Amino acid sequence: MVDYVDLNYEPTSKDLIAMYYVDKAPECKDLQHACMEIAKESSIGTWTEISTMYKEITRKLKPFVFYIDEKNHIVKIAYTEELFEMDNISQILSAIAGNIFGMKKLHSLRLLDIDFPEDIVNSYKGPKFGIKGIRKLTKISNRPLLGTIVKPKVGLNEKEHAKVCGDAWRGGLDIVKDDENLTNMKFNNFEERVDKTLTVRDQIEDKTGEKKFYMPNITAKVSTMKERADYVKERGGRYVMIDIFTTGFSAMMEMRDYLDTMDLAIHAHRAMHAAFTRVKEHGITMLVLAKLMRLIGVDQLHTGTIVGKMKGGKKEVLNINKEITEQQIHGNNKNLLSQNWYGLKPILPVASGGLNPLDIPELIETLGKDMVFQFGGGTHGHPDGTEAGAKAIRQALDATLNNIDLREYSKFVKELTRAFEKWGKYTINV
Ligand code: CAP
Ligand code: MG
Repeated sequence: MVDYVDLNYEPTSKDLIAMYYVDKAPECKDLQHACMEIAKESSIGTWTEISTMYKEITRKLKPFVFYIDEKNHIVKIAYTEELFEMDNISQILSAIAGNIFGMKKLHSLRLLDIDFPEDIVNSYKGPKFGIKGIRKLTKISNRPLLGTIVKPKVGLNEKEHAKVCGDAWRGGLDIVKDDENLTNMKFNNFEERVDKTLTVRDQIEDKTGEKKFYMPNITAKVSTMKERADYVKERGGRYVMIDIFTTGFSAMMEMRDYLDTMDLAIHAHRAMHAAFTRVKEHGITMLVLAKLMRLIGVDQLHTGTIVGKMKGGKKEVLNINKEITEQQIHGNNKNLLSQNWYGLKPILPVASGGLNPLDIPELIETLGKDMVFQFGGGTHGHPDGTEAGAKAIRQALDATLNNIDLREYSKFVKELTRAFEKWGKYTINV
């Protein structure tokens, strides 16, 4: 019988380490047995002994359960990198995030973190721009990038869409993006929307002297995404937005390769992530998903706001942002592994969802300035409309960066005053 548990095993630099939360099913003897089942099913074994298993295979490829925290149900498994194909995220997930989630011997299982060895990290492109590259592209050096999402999410026609973008840019926002479910609709054709919106962008840039950015959502099957990216490039676009989880990991790898020579920054929207990340006893953490996206190489990634409408606590969001922006992560054993990124560029985190201008002081205090802050309803919901909403956001940022209390500052600017009238007592009903 192959034994997969060895609490004296010391992982090597050639091991991929996976950390799980494991809740065994009642019929499973104990946590050690549950761990054995996980190690087996995620690598070389199956539910029963087999005549075709050779000693050489187990010697070379057997993973080791080397850490079991019975109290917290935390388990770490070291897998030799020989078990994984380089530059193939799908295969890694099919192994360590595949069948094991459905095993009857487990009540629930959650993949908490992965530590990738150097050979695997080096087999991926990583982000093309990185934070420095985005700041060079946008010519915004020492403040967060400010953006909005055109609302209603879908429903406007191409001309109306372009006008909303113009109002937001005129009011002072840097970025306008499509919403996650806006692609090519009967009432809003993708190419016409891009054409009209980039024409308005150029007009506003001329007027304001500020660079402005449109992030069109090219989400579709890969061949169509490539056609749409080509069109955006031809029209002078500088970004594309992709819904990374509804398109999938393999599609994202293909698009990262395709976009590599096009100088188009990738804004990664994470719609559907909560199907895997939300339930704390089962699924895959956003930390793991964010690490996979750093390997693949998106440039901006939604990671949570802490204060907004979407789930995602302070510790979780800060851990994720640290993981995608720093080069060396020192794990804290309980819920964070160490990770060396071996020079892979960082991703610029995006905070979006339920935010309004009055959140800016807390956003900067908790998340810092190397961020994108996006306000959908918090722009278009301003009592005096989109342009005023954009002005209120810029005013709130200016006040915060100059350490001036927002209420004090609002006495001198109308748009922020009106934002207080609408959202002054506003808190997200959790
Ligand atoms: C925000 C948003 C974003 C979510 C994504 C929306 O609009 O456009 O998609 O924030 O959430 O559709 O809700 P509002 P996350 O500013 O009007 O809320 O960033 O957590 O993935
Ligand atoms: Mg959205």
